[in-house]
Amino acid sequence: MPKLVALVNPNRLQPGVAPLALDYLASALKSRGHEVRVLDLCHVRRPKESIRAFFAEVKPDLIGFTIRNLDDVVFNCFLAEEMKPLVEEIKRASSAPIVLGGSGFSMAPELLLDFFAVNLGVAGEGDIALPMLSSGTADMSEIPGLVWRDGTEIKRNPLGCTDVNALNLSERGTIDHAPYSYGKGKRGCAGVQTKRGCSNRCIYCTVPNIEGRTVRLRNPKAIADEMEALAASGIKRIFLADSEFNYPMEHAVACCEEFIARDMAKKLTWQAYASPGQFDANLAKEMKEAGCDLLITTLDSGDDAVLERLGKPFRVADAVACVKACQEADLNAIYCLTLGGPGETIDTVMKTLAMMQSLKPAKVTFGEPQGLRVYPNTPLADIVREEGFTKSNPNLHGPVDGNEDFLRPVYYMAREMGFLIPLIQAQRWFGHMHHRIVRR
Ligand code: B12
Repeated sequence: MPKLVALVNPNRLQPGVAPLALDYLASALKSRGHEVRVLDLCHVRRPKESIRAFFAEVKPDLIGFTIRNLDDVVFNCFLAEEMKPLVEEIKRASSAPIVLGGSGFSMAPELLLDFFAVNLGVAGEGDIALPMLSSGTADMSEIPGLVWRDGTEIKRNPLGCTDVNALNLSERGTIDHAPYSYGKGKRGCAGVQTKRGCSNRCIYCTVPNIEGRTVRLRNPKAIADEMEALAASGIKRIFLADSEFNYPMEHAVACCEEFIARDMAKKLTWQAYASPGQFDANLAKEMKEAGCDLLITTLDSGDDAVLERLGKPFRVADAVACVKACQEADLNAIYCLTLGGPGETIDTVMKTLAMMQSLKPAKVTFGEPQGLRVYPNTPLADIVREEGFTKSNPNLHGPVDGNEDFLRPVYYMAREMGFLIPLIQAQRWFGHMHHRIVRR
């Protein structure tokens, strides 16, 4: 039976990013006959008042609450704490069941269900799960990624693995992108996914817990259709919202060729994340021609042993070749370094800096943050447990007591690099990071 679903975006980090997840979920719900209303709290002045006003008018059967970020990865910030009063306000304003979801939620589903005192959540993709849940007829055990309370127990189904070419995105357009078009559309981006899943094994990464390990590639024609529809609606810039656009490289090339065939560069420009492992001069050239105006490339380190310990699928020679390929193609790129992971020393940092100096790139940034956020259910969390998750472990920064599951932000910063932390915090304060993230 068709239902009314309210979708709430509580993400107030600035500059805001349009809630792509809610556009995709709204499309999935609408294509199955459900009605959708969106409450976007990103730019409102008084979120609690907005919640009260919204639910005074809208009487949904189900409320979807998206949790994109748990923290801003720059030490000392735990966004779940700021979202909790908003969930409480929603509970007061509506009696409809609340379901949590999103990349932040998927990193620690059971812990967050308890933290927010909610009974339902979806880990991973929601495109199939949310319409199933809102139909009210599906068996709980059959809904992909569903996390729910059964008596005193919390149960969780395996992550969904949607056929990305069966996604119905024809109803995209629920989200109002206008407030996110900073700089007359030249800076804010609308998101588009080209694939889901990552099979790499970087020790700190949460993506396998969000998108799963099975890589599923979207048809380049469908991606280009989606981009053209966004361009027709006035969007000037897009972010290809994959963890790494160029894994696998053949798919990135196929996308670029489709964009070139459609003269995409004349309709909009786009940005993407890339990693040096599967990158070459031809890809750089095609990206430039296809309209890419910024590539964010994570080189991590100039030391092979550090890259190996980080579980990276590339080595220093690949990073060097990647920078040179971008320079030859005149592709605008930011190179990110990650300092302070396991095995990092002053020597390895000096090697990294020497690598960057020799390459003379235009823009370098240090990863977000220096050091690594230790996320629950990652190989890095296992490394920390082996080293000892104790206050006396000199590589750890953040709460240890009562935080055995790493829900609150704990950072790994190899002992020798610990002196950098106050500098990073100061840099953040003055807004010198490449995303000048501030809380509204
Ligand atoms: C692209 C991207 C960016 C781009 C976004 C560009 C844009 N205009 O959209 C940029 C570079 C701007 C960016 C910035 C940041 N990002 Co970012 N980003 C990503 C990335 C790679 C993809 C996000 C995305 O859009 N995916 C596509 C959408 C469709 O997927 P989704 O949001 O996960 O939604 C699906 C499911 O989660 C689920 N779902 C979502 N909501 C709900 C709700 C319900 C009710 C249900 C049932 C299901 C559900 O269904 C959806 C559809 O299947 C993710 C990593 C990843 N692979 O998830 C990191 C990620 C989301 N980012 C992250 C972070 C930390 C940040 C920054 C804070 C970094 C910084 N310090 O600058 C900022 C925050 C910006 C902000 N204002 O919020 C973290 C968040 C985790 C955390 N630490 O809390 C992630 C997970 C990466 C990581 N480190 O693990 N990011």
